[in-house]
Amino acid sequence: MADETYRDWPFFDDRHRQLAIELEAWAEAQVADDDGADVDAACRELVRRLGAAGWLAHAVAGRAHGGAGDVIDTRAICLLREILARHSGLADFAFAMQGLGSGAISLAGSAAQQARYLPRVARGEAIAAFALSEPEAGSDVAALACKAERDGAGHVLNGCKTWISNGGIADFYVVFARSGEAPGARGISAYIVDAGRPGLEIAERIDLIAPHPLARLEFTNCRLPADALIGRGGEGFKIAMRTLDVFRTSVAAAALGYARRAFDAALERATTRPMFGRKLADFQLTQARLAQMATTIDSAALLTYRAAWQRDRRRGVTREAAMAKWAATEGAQQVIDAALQLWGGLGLVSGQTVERLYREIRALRIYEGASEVQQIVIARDLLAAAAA
Ligand code: COS
Repeated sequence: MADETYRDWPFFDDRHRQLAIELEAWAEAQVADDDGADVDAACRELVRRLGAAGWLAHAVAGRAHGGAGDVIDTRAICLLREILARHSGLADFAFAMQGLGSGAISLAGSAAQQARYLPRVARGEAIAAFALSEPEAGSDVAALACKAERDGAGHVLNGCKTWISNGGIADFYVVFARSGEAPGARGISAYIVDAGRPGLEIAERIDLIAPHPLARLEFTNCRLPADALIGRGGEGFKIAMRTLDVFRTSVAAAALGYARRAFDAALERATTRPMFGRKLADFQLTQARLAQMATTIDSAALLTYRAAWQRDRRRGVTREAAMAKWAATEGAQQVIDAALQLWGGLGLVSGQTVERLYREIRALRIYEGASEVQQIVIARDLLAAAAA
């Protein structure tokens, strides 16, 4: 049984605690590890079930559009991701991508865009995707080259996007492209592109060590209506960063879910595995490892829920979100590696919990800002504060 005492921390309100209890019961009954046979079908089904059960309402903002509240509740999103990730990496993915993919619309979309997309996202009837990265613009977002040009009242896209989660199964993509108002970060805009629009091609499906729907997209003279633009021209970079400020913290929460599951597996192994006439847990080397794992998990949880709480209080959270993501994803990798070591050879067997977690965690240190980017973000913020 995973440690749940953190839910007594003062970062949470009682509604968060209630949400966690209800989700825990739902996930226990409804979510299991995916066998990887058909991730597209499994992901679609998870989105449908998460929507039908009401959990996706937390991924969007605005009660009028099916959201659980009028603003994004970061602590709720983090609890959802932590609990879902502890039960199934794909369930967490399905939830998270609905939020990330529609986040720009929740944060900066027009009333008409919100009314058109968010209710379907919240009900699990439309699958969302966030298309930011390019082959030569992952960490350096301001270098992106996918081009958006005016076309009468509308826009036309040309270029490539890659590592796009839900690529191939999404009903719409929020695409960031260079619209040219200014060089660099100030010349990027965000657009909504419906799947099936002529000129949008799913050019390649990409298989990962922990499979989920992922693709490279190509845009060739892809014409968009005027109302595809989110916010104003040139605001796309900031919209992307504001979206990432919410979802980076939730990546930290997902990493926590993986780490807690690995810790439970480690405890089970350590307390039952006979060794040299005793149990594995009787050895001080094992005890030191368990102590290290538990402390890493609590440190990551404190940083994660601090960032979520701070954002919910409408405070700037860029530095705190980066600290949470960096510490929680790197920490979870260490915890999972230690758990696998305790399982020994058995931990390497395909399908074992720790083997699965070992594959699942790796991407989290890279996507939505690699650990190195988080360190840059933290240091810049510290230095700017010192100079002010
Ligand atoms: N919220 C709002 N505005 C922000 C912001 C945030 N979190 N972060 C930066 N901005 C603003 C800046 O204030 C600046 O505004 P002005 O032009 O008005 O001064 C503008 O955006 C540009 O910011 P900056 O100069 O910091 O841009 P950089 O190109 O130097 O950004 C980093 C560098 C590394 C921070 C950025 O490219 C980044 O986060 N990269 C990782 C992206 C990522 O997560 N990729 C994965 C894709 S999703 S799977």
